[in-house]
Amino acid sequence: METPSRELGISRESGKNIPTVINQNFVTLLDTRTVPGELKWAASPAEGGWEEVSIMDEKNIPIRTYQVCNVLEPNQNNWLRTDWIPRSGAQRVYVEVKFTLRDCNSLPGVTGTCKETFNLYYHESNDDRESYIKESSFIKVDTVAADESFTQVDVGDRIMKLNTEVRDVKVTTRKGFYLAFQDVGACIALVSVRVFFKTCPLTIRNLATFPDTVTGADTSSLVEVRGSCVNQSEERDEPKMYCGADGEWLVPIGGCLCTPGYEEKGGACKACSVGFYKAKSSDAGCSKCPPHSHSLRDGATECDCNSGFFRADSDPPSMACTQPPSAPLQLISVVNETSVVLEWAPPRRLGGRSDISYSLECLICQTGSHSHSQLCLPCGSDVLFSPGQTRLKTTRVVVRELRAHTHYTFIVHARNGVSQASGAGPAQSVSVTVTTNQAAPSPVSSIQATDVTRHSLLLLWQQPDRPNGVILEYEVKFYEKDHKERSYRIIRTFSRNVDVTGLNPLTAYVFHVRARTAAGYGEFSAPFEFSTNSDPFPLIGEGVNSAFLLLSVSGVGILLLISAAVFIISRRRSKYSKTRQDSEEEKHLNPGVKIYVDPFTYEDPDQAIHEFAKEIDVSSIHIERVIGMGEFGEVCSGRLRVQGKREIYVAIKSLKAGYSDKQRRDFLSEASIMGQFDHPNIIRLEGVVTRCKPLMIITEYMENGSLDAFLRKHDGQFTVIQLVGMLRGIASGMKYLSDMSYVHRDLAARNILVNSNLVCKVSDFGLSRVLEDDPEAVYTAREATGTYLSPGGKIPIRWTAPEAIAYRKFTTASDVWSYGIVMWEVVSYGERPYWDMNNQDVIKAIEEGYRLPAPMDCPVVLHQLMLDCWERERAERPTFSQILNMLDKLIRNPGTLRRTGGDRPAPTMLESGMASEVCVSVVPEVCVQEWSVCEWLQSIGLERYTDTLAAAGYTSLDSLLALTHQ
Ligand code: ACK
Repeated sequence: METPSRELGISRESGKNIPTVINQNFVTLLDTRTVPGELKWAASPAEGGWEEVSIMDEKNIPIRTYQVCNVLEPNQNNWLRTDWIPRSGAQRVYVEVKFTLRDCNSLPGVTGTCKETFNLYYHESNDDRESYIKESSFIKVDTVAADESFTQVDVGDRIMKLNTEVRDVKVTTRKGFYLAFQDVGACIALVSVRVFFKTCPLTIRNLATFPDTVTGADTSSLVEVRGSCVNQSEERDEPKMYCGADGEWLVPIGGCLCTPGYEEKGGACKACSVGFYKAKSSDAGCSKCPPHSHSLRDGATECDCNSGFFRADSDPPSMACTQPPSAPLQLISVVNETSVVLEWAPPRRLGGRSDISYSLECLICQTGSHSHSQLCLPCGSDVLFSPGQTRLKTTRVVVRELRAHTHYTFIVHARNGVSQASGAGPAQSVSVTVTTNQAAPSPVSSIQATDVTRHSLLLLWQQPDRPNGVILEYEVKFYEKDHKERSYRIIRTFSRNVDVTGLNPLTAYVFHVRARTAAGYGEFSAPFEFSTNSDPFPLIGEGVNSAFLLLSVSGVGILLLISAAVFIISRRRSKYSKTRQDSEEEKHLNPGVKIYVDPFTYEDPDQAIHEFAKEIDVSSIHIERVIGMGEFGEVCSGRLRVQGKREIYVAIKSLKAGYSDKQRRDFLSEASIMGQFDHPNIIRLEGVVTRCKPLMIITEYMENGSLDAFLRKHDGQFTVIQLVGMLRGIASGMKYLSDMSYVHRDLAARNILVNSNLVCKVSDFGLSRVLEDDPEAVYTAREATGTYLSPGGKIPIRWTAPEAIAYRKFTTASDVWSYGIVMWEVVSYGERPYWDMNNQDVIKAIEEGYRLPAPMDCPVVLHQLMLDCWERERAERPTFSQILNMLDKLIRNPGTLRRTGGDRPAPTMLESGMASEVCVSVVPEVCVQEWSVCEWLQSIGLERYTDTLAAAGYTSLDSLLALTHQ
């Protein structure tokens, strides 16, 4: 008989099917096709088992294969071991085996002995020349079967199929490893064996270079890699990326910015060309030089001003170069005794700037001299300028307190921001010379009284600040304060003091003094008040009744302070009561809408629980088994038989012994909340046991437990329509909650329960306990987020909207964000959002605009809906009502779910079943014309309901359209 092994080989046709995996993400550790000469792997038994055979491949290149075909003999155990393969830093290696396998049916007389699989093993080792390795030292990777075994057809024109199988193995303990192939009686040819590992290739992202990186040991592990800034760039924020297990880079965070003088072009920083500049490290490009400036070299950080143009220190590099102003125009002066009003017009040229200001120079010049050589000195500091002397923005100044009959020269300078840099001189000024008129002396000041007696005092004063000529005499006017100026006396004197006599004792007097020159009297001084005393003789060192004055002054002050305080407090009070009133008005709620009632508003928690939950007699509950642990104690399943009703399966949460008052209240709060809801997608409360211990909360039983674990258990087993059906149920429950103004705060797949019909129900309600019993929830700190946080409370970062993390703004819109995360969890079959990134990186990535990518095979429309839920602005996120409408549309038009981001077309409703009751009411509109009820039910896997529906009178799809949940 022709031995089957001779039939093994590769035909030209099969060669066409070989996938060419040329990808620079792969590093090949072994490829039997490229090994020169024979492989000479260790075979056991050495004879009659695996045998090395050289054949020609599809390109007529000789390759080495291993073949075995002892299909007629029982109890085969043929081992083939590769040479030592160094792992070269890899942590997970992939073994790609191409092989052909004879179909046992095609071999006559082999029943019972012929097999169609072989086993793949590995053994980690530091020894690259182990001569003998026990079979038991090898660890099994997998049993490999052919996808397509071949049947021998026409010998002259055979079409043989080549199988390609890939398995991955974690190799982390030794420097290398051996692979082994165990044959137990098949007819196989190993055509090629390729061993490789995956890397994330060197890449540049956000101007940071990330090196070629070996992927992690586990299929879900991410390797965190820090990037280094490309030449001529600097860190904006530490550049980081994660190398995923399949060699893809994920979640770029941070990055670099081109330094001044450089701009980003094609992932590198290129110098700004001549005529351009860039002043700062930024992601902007180079800018053209502003007017009147230039750059002569590449890489300019600033442009130089053209000759005659300047830049002030405070001018930004983006501003045009400018010039100083020309001189002010049309300076005119109007003299009024010892004052002068100066006015001028702005310069003709402002030099391209708007920061013009003026300053005034004041000179006293020699009388009568008009020549250039006249002697001028700066005016004294007693001259007053209004509104000022320098940095004037107005073009009018009043100069007062000049000397009478004096020549003054005033020079008005115009300046702007570049006057100093340009060294601008007199060209920017204009001057005028004036002579002041004769003027009376200024008022006398600093009046004092000494030597006070009951009838007299000595009055003293200083010369006026501006006598404006020779003082000829002083005039003192005084009167009793009580009589006002109705009668007064006048004394004239040449000296600066006078003895005032003939006064009444203990009487207050008012004194005024003025001076006279040739120009006449000046004005009287301000009133000076003084009292005589009862002493017959003056007291040495006597002052005014200073203590009294002090007391009265401070008394008035204290009085003023008290009244000011009373005034402020009374104002504050009225503002506070207004605020309170405002907030009370705000709290007024819209009547007529059913709103959930916070059980914590009840003083007595038992009152709340009995308002919203039914008390169940413990004897009607039969606990069967423990199904999990909650925060307060065990969760069990069991049966509940209430009189007059059929027995139902229930979940029973109990409160463990030794609880505090707070724990009791928190435990029961969940029931008080749940008891207010009545919706097919919200977990139903059956009742509570509060009259005996342990306290219990009884809910409907959800056979499939929590959604995340359920999906992980059934990875890849649902159709897209089934997944969307689950999401629709959750959205419907959430819409109901949001209509009741209930904010969940901890919406996540782990808090959704699934029943045997795949109906998803929102669970996990509560108030203070919300987030406290969730292992995902963490205490947030300022450092973690870089944002202010009110103290207290834990937050499940990955599921929570940024505004809720940053400042605890929990709203229905933040629930919508969490819903988007639940969508991602569902479509990725319970994958952990943001994989094993840490919370701080998640917060940072979200802040920088990163969003979770579409899971494998995720329809584009679903991912778009997730992205909408993750809008930074919460007002821009969809409402649950909009989400529900959108999902209904998708279910009705399954074609829209076909387009996915990946290669594999997603199965649609037409191709597969839909076993959930949630979607029973959703009839695909597109099919209404052509389909019968029976066909449609078949297409969604619910054909068992055909009779029920027919019996109920639903015979056409049109009639089904009117069917609702109820
Ligand atoms: O993922 P699971 O199986 O689903 O484990 C948790 C465990 O109890 C602790 O919460 C399960 N569980 C909670 N409520 C119910 C319920 N109503 N029906 C079925 N299982 C439930 C949950």
